[in-house]
Amino acid sequence: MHNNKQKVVVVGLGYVGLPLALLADRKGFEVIGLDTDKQKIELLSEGKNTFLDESVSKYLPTANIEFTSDFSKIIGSDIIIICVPTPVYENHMPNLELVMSASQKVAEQLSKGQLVILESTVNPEVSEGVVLPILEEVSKLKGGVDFYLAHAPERINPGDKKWNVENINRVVGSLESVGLEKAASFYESILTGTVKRMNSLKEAEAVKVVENSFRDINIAFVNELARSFSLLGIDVVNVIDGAATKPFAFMAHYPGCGVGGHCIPVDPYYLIEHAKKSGFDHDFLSLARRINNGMPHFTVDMVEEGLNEIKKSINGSTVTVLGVSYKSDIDDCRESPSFEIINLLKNKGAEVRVYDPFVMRESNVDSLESALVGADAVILATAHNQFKEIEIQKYKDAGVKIVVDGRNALPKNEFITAGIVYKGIGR
Ligand code: SAJ
Repeated sequence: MHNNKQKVVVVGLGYVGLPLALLADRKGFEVIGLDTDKQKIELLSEGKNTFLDESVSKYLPTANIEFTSDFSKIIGSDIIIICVPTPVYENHMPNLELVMSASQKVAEQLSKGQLVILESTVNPEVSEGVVLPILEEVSKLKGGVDFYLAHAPERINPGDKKWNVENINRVVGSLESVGLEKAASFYESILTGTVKRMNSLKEAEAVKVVENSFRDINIAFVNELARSFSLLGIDVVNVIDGAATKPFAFMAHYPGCGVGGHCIPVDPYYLIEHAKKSGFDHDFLSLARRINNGMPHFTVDMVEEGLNEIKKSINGSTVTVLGVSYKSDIDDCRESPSFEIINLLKNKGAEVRVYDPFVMRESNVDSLESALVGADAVILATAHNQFKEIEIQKYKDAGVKIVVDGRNALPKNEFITAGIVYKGIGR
């Protein structure tokens, strides 16, 4: 039985919306889970988890949530939270189609007094410039007067064992103070984390792009260091670890074969492209993107260098790419640098094998053994635990001559001792 707390509708039941719906349910709200994917609704209604997430598996079976595709269930609700994906186009700009269609469907049911919250990651001014006009034009209601609009950028980090939907601090912005207070007090009633009130919708949107751009530029910093230190014979990872002993004013990031995922390599472009409309060029953010986008090329250069050391050309060599996911032990390969590495190798005439046990649909061999046997060179592109545990003897037995450690995750000295050419990213 739900206490007399408000009725919440979560639109979009992916890795952002579903944990949020389950949390609101646990906190005693009456929750409707809305998604256009009828198959997903069916599975969820049977208590079946639709993606790998421990907290979802834990709470879904006892949740008291109505899962539906019927948007008329919005009628009579107090808070509607839009958590739909914002993928990117080739030019890296956010594809707002799902946000716009969700806004349209919400607007068709919108009534006075309701609060709409957008959690999807968008560039500054999308809430006010895209979502608000749709809500107003379709509902014939006035935002900030008849209904309220807020933005609270999602910060879910899939697979994170420590930070979850309940304890991650949040920011929230709104059109005006009533909507802000409504949204902020909703989040304060379900979170153990803090809720910081921003002065506007676009301040809240800017927070998200800034926090992820921060990560991108810091990764670019160490990637540039890796390129220079590899020429200076300095192990950049040891240096970063040394710098990280400074207990303040330093935050360790590590070089690698590239920056993947649907957040870090994408969000900076939202700001870069948006600022261009006002005539401002984010030279620094753009340079960081260029440096990070150059790491697959640097990684393939390492393969070429290693093959040259054994008097082999990359053209006609067999090169194995271990890992397609953009980060370890997950199956998400969006924006993964592995794809660029594979293309570069093919363009140089290499025979390319691809193996990722988490992403067999992108693999062209069906086992680790068949990935390694007879390979001249192997690139570790994703530091899956399974790959880190491969015995070096397995490489020797397979006749592998060069290992390029794209995530600096392998025991460099043991490979050198085994007579295998080892190339790291800056080490
Ligand atoms: N990467 C590096 N060096 C690093 C860190 C990451 O090359 O030092 C690469 C990874 O290999 C990966 C890409 O960057 O290809 C992104 O890695 P990530 O750890 O940032 O993973 P994401 O994309 O899942 O980022 C998410 C973000 N969370 C949200 O947007 C809510 C990000 O803000 C978090 O900082 C990050 O998780 C995290 O800390 O795990």
